[in-house]
Amino acid sequence: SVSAESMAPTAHDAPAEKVLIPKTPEQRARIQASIATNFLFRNLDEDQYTDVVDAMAEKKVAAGEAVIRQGGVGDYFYIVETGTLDVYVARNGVEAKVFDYGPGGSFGELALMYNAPRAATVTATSDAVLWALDRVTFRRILMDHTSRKRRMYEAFLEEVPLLSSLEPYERHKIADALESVTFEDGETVIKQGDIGDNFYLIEAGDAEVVKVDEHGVEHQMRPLRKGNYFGELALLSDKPRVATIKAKGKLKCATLGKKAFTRLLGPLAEIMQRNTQNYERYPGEK
Ligand code: 1OR
Repeated sequence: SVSAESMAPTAHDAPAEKVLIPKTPEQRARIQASIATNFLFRNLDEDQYTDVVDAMAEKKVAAGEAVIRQGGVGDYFYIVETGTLDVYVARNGVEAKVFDYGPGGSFGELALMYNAPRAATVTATSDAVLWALDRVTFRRILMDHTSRKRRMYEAFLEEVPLLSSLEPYERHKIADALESVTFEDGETVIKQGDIGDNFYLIEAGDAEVVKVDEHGVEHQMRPLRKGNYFGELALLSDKPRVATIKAKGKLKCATLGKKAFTRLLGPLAEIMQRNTQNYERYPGEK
């Protein structure tokens, strides 16, 4: 394959030559399908998208093969087309599985972003097809957005009580998947009875919670503020929304879709279930 390392630009160099690995239309279609649901690729313009696809190299790995070894040098970022892989981290001589990937997943960005040794070992647990993106192209096109987003949400996510038990890297993955949305005063964010697709964390502002009971009577529930979350119940239970949430003044939320919610916050389901005890009526209510 093409050596990207030899083309690494220094600060005063002309821009690096683009990496172009010839591909069939069929391969391009497979890449497109593999990155369609991956957040890191969501904000590329047409040129960036073409450059990324041009630079990818197909890599087949057999079950049991290590694609990345902890402590190694970072050369490529990988996207999973098919197959499954496990992630292992060795700490104090003890290796433990910390994560796994399937189709659409991606890994190997940390060493490229921070010029650090590989933080984990990633091993195929079935025969897999990966797309490898060289370090230079990754840094040129995908890194800015990714690190900006991780930085933007880092301080906020650290302050969210629900997420405090997570590892920093787990919060990074959440940051990758988050999108900010703002609502004007009085605007409805979720409506009781609707199907739920999204989970929300309040970044700024307040929200009011109103529940209509079986007699059609409205009840004000405890309002929500910065650092609180909502919208988890419908996603955890596959039931319709049980309350209406409206902006009280300007409201800014970070939101996750259902798939990302399940994958990234699945381990917190028990905590969220337990927290539903807090959903009693607002004390001042008649
Ligand atoms: P890398 O370039 O360091 C290994 O090469 C890759 O494994 C790493 O980038 C990530 O893309 C991926 N901690 C560190 N790296 C992880 C982790 C992880 N999970 C996946 N990778 N975790 C924290 C363990 C203490 C697991 C978090 C769910």
